[in-house]
Amino acid sequence: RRLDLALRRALTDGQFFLLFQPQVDLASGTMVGVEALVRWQHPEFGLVSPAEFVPLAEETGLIVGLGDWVLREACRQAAGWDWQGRLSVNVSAAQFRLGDVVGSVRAALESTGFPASRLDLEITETLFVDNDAGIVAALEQLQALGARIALDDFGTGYSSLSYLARLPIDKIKIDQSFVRGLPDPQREVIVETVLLMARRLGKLVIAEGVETDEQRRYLATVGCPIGQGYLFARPSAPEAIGLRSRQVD
Ligand code: G
Ligand code: G
Ligand code: MN
Ligand code: NA
Repeated sequence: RRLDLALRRALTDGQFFLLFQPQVDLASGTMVGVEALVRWQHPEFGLVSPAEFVPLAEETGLIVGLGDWVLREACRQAAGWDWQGRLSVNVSAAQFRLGDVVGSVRAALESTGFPASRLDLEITETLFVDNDAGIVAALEQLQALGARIALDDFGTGYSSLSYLARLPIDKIKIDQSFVRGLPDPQREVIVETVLLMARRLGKLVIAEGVETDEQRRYLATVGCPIGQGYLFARPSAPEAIGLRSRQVD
Protein backbone atom coordinates (compact mmCIF):
# COMPACT_ATOMS: atom_id res chain seq x y z
CA ARG A 1 0.00 0.00 0.00
CA ARG A 2 1.25 3.39 -1.02
CA LEU A 3 0.57 5.18 2.25
CA ASP A 4 2.21 2.37 4.21
CA LEU A 5 5.46 2.63 2.20
CA ALA A 6 5.42 6.40 2.48
CA LEU A 7 4.91 6.14 6.23
CA ARG A 8 7.99 3.97 6.62
CA ARG A 9 10.10 6.49 4.75
CA ALA A 10 8.60 9.40 6.68
CA LEU A 11 10.45 8.55 9.87
CA THR A 12 13.89 8.28 8.24
CA ASP A 13 13.22 11.28 6.00
CA GLY A 14 12.23 13.51 8.92
CA GLN A 15 8.70 14.27 7.68
CA PHE A 16 7.07 14.13 11.11
CA PHE A 17 6.85 17.16 13.35
CA LEU A 18 5.13 18.08 16.57
CA LEU A 19 2.55 20.68 17.47
CA PHE A 20 1.67 21.56 21.05
CA GLN A 21 -1.73 22.43 22.51
CA PRO A 22 -1.96 24.41 25.78
CA GLN A 23 -3.53 23.01 28.94
CA VAL A 24 -4.77 25.98 30.93
CA ASP A 25 -5.53 26.58 34.60
CA LEU A 26 -9.16 27.68 34.34
CA ALA A 27 -9.02 29.96 37.38
CA SER A 28 -5.87 31.90 36.51
CA GLY A 29 -5.57 31.43 32.74
CA THR A 30 -1.99 30.19 33.13
CA MET A 31 -0.70 27.61 30.64
CA VAL A 32 0.26 24.81 33.03
CA GLY A 33 0.88 22.12 30.43
CA VAL A 34 1.02 21.26 26.74
CA GLU A 35 -0.03 18.14 24.83
CA ALA A 36 2.31 17.07 22.02
CA LEU A 37 0.44 16.10 18.84
CA VAL A 38 2.25 14.55 15.89
CA ARG A 39 1.85 15.76 12.29
CA TRP A 40 3.06 14.32 8.98
CA GLN A 41 4.09 16.63 6.17
CA HIS A 42 4.46 14.53 3.02
CA PRO A 43 6.06 16.14 -0.06
CA GLU A 44 3.26 14.84 -2.31
CA PHE A 45 0.25 14.07 -0.08
CA GLY A 46 0.66 17.26 1.93
CA LEU A 47 -0.32 17.40 5.58
CA VAL A 48 -1.71 14.00 6.63
CA SER A 49 -3.87 13.81 9.77
CA PRO A 50 -2.81 11.52 12.63
CA ALA A 51 -6.40 10.26 12.64
CA GLU A 52 -5.37 8.68 9.31
CA PHE A 53 -1.75 7.61 9.84
CA VAL A 54 -1.68 6.65 13.53
CA PRO A 55 -4.11 3.73 12.98
CA LEU A 56 -2.02 2.64 9.97
CA ALA A 57 1.19 2.89 12.00
CA GLU A 58 -0.48 0.75 14.68
CA GLU A 59 -1.42 -1.94 12.15
CA THR A 60 2.04 -2.08 10.61
CA GLY A 61 4.00 -1.82 13.85
CA LEU A 62 5.64 1.42 12.78
CA ILE A 63 3.98 3.00 15.81
CA VAL A 64 6.86 1.67 17.92
CA GLY A 65 9.47 3.70 16.05
CA LEU A 66 7.14 6.64 15.61
CA GLY A 67 6.11 6.63 19.28
CA ASP A 68 9.76 6.47 20.27
CA TRP A 69 10.50 9.49 18.08
CA VAL A 70 7.51 11.44 19.46
CA LEU A 71 8.60 10.84 23.06
CA ARG A 72 12.20 11.79 22.42
CA GLU A 73 11.39 14.82 20.28
CA ALA A 74 8.72 16.15 22.68
CA CYS A 75 11.07 15.79 25.66
CA ARG A 76 13.98 17.27 23.72
CA GLN A 77 12.01 20.38 22.76
CA ALA A 78 10.36 20.80 26.16
CA ALA A 79 13.69 20.45 27.96
CA GLY A 80 14.90 23.51 26.08
CA TRP A 81 11.97 25.82 26.80
CA ASP A 82 12.15 28.62 29.30
CA TRP A 83 9.00 27.27 30.95
CA GLN A 84 8.34 24.88 33.83
CA GLY A 85 4.95 23.39 32.89
CA ARG A 86 3.96 19.80 32.19
CA LEU A 87 4.39 17.88 28.95
CA SER A 88 1.73 15.39 27.87
CA VAL A 89 2.49 12.68 25.28
CA ASN A 90 0.00 10.22 23.74
CA VAL A 91 0.97 6.55 23.94
CA SER A 92 -1.24 4.07 22.09
CA ALA A 93 -2.14 0.58 23.23
CA ALA A 94 -0.21 -0.85 20.28
CA GLN A 95 3.00 0.67 21.66
CA PHE A 96 2.51 -1.26 24.90
CA ARG A 97 1.67 -4.43 22.98
CA LEU A 98 4.49 -4.26 20.41
CA GLY A 99 7.18 -2.19 22.07
CA ASP A 100 8.87 -1.39 25.35
CA VAL A 101 7.17 1.81 26.50
CA VAL A 102 8.97 1.91 29.85
CA GLY A 103 12.35 1.57 28.17
CA SER A 104 11.40 4.12 25.56
CA VAL A 105 10.28 6.68 28.16
CA ARG A 106 13.36 6.08 30.28
CA ALA A 107 15.64 6.54 27.25
CA ALA A 108 13.85 9.74 26.19
CA LEU A 109 14.19 11.22 29.67
CA GLU A 110 17.83 10.22 30.00
CA SER A 111 18.90 11.48 26.60
CA THR A 112 17.10 14.85 26.89
CA GLY A 113 17.34 15.60 30.61
CA PHE A 114 13.61 16.34 30.74
CA PRO A 115 12.38 15.56 34.28
CA ALA A 116 9.97 12.61 34.65
CA SER A 117 8.09 14.63 37.27
CA ARG A 118 6.82 16.95 34.51
CA LEU A 119 5.75 14.18 32.11
CA ASP A 120 2.18 12.93 31.58
CA LEU A 121 1.55 9.84 29.44
CA GLU A 122 -1.89 9.79 27.83
CA ILE A 123 -3.38 6.34 27.44
CA THR A 124 -6.88 5.23 26.43
CA GLU A 125 -9.30 2.73 27.89
CA THR A 126 -8.57 0.28 25.04
CA LEU A 127 -5.36 -0.50 26.92
CA PHE A 128 -7.41 -2.37 29.51
CA VAL A 129 -9.64 -4.56 27.31
CA ASP A 130 -7.41 -7.61 27.67
CA ASN A 131 -7.11 -7.25 31.44
CA ASP A 132 -3.37 -7.74 31.08
CA ALA A 133 -1.26 -7.73 34.25
CA GLY A 134 1.75 -6.66 32.16
CA ILE A 135 0.01 -3.40 31.29
CA VAL A 136 -0.62 -2.58 34.94
CA ALA A 137 3.01 -3.40 35.75
CA ALA A 138 4.25 -1.15 32.95
CA LEU A 139 2.06 1.75 34.12
CA GLU A 140 3.32 1.28 37.66
CA GLN A 141 6.90 1.36 36.41
CA LEU A 142 6.17 4.60 34.56
CA GLN A 143 4.74 6.06 37.78
CA ALA A 144 7.81 4.82 39.66
CA LEU A 145 9.98 6.80 37.22
CA GLY A 146 8.00 9.85 38.36
CA ALA A 147 5.66 10.29 35.36
CA ARG A 148 1.88 10.57 35.64
CA ILE A 149 -0.67 8.48 33.76
CA ALA A 150 -3.57 10.35 32.16
CA LEU A 151 -6.66 8.56 30.84
CA ASP A 152 -7.55 10.18 27.50
CA ASP A 153 -11.06 10.38 25.98
CA PHE A 154 -12.62 9.48 29.33
CA GLY A 155 -16.26 8.46 29.14
CA THR A 156 -16.23 7.23 25.55
CA GLY A 157 -15.00 3.69 26.18
CA TYR A 158 -16.60 0.75 27.92
CA SER A 159 -17.02 0.13 31.66
CA SER A 160 -14.95 3.12 32.65
CA LEU A 161 -15.91 3.09 36.29
CA SER A 162 -14.82 -0.27 37.62
CA TYR A 163 -11.14 0.09 36.80
CA LEU A 164 -10.75 3.78 37.51
CA ALA A 165 -10.35 3.22 41.24
CA ARG A 166 -8.01 0.25 41.09
CA LEU A 167 -5.73 0.95 38.13
CA PRO A 168 -2.61 3.16 38.14
CA ILE A 169 -4.23 6.29 36.69
CA ASP A 170 -3.41 9.75 38.06
CA LYS A 171 -5.45 11.99 35.80
CA ILE A 172 -8.71 11.89 33.85
CA LYS A 173 -9.23 13.77 30.60
CA ILE A 174 -12.97 14.39 30.19
CA ASP A 175 -13.68 13.71 26.52
CA GLN A 176 -14.47 16.54 24.11
CA SER A 177 -17.90 15.10 23.36
CA PHE A 178 -19.08 16.01 26.88
CA VAL A 179 -17.61 19.51 26.78
CA ARG A 180 -18.41 20.59 23.25
CA GLY A 181 -22.17 20.32 23.80
CA LEU A 182 -22.18 22.50 26.93
CA PRO A 183 -24.35 24.14 28.13
CA ASP A 184 -26.64 21.12 28.17
CA PRO A 185 -28.35 19.61 31.26
CA GLN A 186 -27.42 15.99 30.52
CA ARG A 187 -23.78 16.74 29.78
CA GLU A 188 -23.60 18.89 32.91
CA VAL A 189 -24.71 15.93 35.02
CA ILE A 190 -21.95 13.82 33.50
CA VAL A 191 -19.24 16.47 33.86
CA GLU A 192 -20.15 17.24 37.47
CA THR A 193 -20.38 13.56 38.37
CA VAL A 194 -16.96 12.85 36.85
CA LEU A 195 -15.51 15.79 38.81
CA LEU A 196 -16.99 14.50 42.06
CA MET A 197 -15.82 10.97 41.38
CA ALA A 198 -12.32 12.13 40.44
CA ARG A 199 -12.07 14.19 43.63
CA ARG A 200 -13.22 11.27 45.78
CA LEU A 201 -10.75 8.93 44.06
CA GLY A 202 -7.91 11.44 44.33
CA LYS A 203 -7.49 11.83 40.55
CA LEU A 204 -6.60 15.03 38.72
CA VAL A 205 -8.98 16.23 35.99
CA ILE A 206 -8.70 18.10 32.72
CA ALA A 207 -11.55 18.98 30.35
CA GLU A 208 -10.88 18.66 26.62
CA GLY A 209 -12.55 20.48 23.74
CA VAL A 210 -13.19 23.80 25.48
CA GLU A 211 -14.28 26.05 22.63
CA THR A 212 -16.29 28.88 24.19
CA ASP A 213 -15.89 31.26 27.08
CA GLU A 214 -19.26 30.09 28.41
CA GLN A 215 -17.89 26.54 28.62
CA ARG A 216 -14.74 27.78 30.35
CA ARG A 217 -16.75 29.74 32.93
CA TYR A 218 -19.07 26.81 33.60
CA LEU A 219 -16.17 24.40 34.05
CA ALA A 220 -14.37 26.79 36.39
CA THR A 221 -17.57 27.28 38.41
CA VAL A 222 -18.11 23.54 38.93
CA GLY A 223 -14.48 23.15 40.01
CA CYS A 224 -12.76 21.71 36.97
CA PRO A 225 -9.17 22.88 37.47
CA ILE A 226 -7.73 22.60 33.95
CA GLY A 227 -9.02 22.88 30.37
CA GLN A 228 -7.74 22.31 26.86
CA GLY A 229 -9.32 23.38 23.60
CA TYR A 230 -9.58 25.76 20.68
CA LEU A 231 -10.72 28.58 23.02
CA PHE A 232 -7.16 28.77 24.32
CA ALA A 233 -5.27 27.61 21.22
CA ARG A 234 -5.26 25.00 18.47
CA PRO A 235 -2.33 22.60 18.34
CA SER A 236 0.45 25.10 17.61
CA ALA A 237 4.13 25.58 16.95
CA PRO A 238 5.85 26.26 20.29
CA GLU A 239 6.73 29.89 19.46
CA ALA A 240 3.08 30.60 18.67
CA ILE A 241 2.10 29.75 22.25
CA GLY A 242 4.98 31.60 23.88
CA LEU A 243 7.41 28.70 24.31
CA ARG A 244 10.91 29.88 23.56
CA SER A 245 14.19 28.07 23.79
CA ARG A 246 16.34 29.03 26.72
CA GLN A 247 19.39 31.06 25.77
CA VAL A 248 22.35 28.73 25.74
CA ASP A 249 25.80 30.19 26.29
O1 G B 1 -4.03 16.16 16.71
P1 G B 1 -5.38 15.56 16.32
O2 G B 1 -6.56 15.99 17.15
O3 G B 1 -5.69 15.69 14.86
O4 G B 1 -5.17 14.01 16.63
C1 G B 1 -6.00 13.05 16.11
C2 G B 1 -5.78 11.76 16.87
O5 G B 1 -4.42 11.34 16.77
C3 G B 1 -6.10 11.90 18.35
O6 G B 1 -6.80 10.73 18.76
C4 G B 1 -4.75 11.93 18.99
O7 G B 1 -4.76 11.38 20.29
C5 G B 1 -3.91 11.09 18.05
N1 G B 1 -2.50 11.47 18.15
C6 G B 1 -1.96 12.69 17.90
N2 G B 1 -0.64 12.67 18.14
C7 G B 1 -0.33 11.42 18.58
C8 G B 1 0.87 10.78 19.00
O8 G B 1 1.95 11.37 19.06
N3 G B 1 0.79 9.47 19.36
C9 G B 1 -0.39 8.78 19.32
N4 G B 1 -0.38 7.50 19.68
N5 G B 1 -1.55 9.35 18.94
C10 G B 1 -1.53 10.66 18.57
O1 G C 1 -7.56 11.86 21.30
P1 G C 1 -6.93 13.14 21.76
O2 G C 1 -7.66 13.77 22.90
O3 G C 1 -5.46 13.02 22.02
O4 G C 1 -7.10 14.14 20.54
C1 G C 1 -6.69 15.43 20.59
C2 G C 1 -7.25 16.06 19.34
O5 G C 1 -8.38 16.90 19.64
C3 G C 1 -6.25 16.91 18.63
O6 G C 1 -6.09 16.44 17.34
C4 G C 1 -6.85 18.29 18.58
O7 G C 1 -6.65 18.85 17.29
C5 G C 1 -8.31 18.07 18.86
N1 G C 1 -8.85 19.18 19.62
C6 G C 1 -8.25 19.83 20.64
N2 G C 1 -9.03 20.82 21.14
C7 G C 1 -10.17 20.80 20.42
C8 G C 1 -11.36 21.58 20.47
O8 G C 1 -11.52 22.50 21.26
N3 G C 1 -12.32 21.25 19.57
C9 G C 1 -12.17 20.25 18.67
N4 G C 1 -13.19 20.02 17.83
N5 G C 1 -11.07 19.47 18.60
C10 G C 1 -10.07 19.75 19.47
MN1 MN D 1 -4.65 13.09 23.93
NA1 NA E 1 -8.99 12.98 24.07
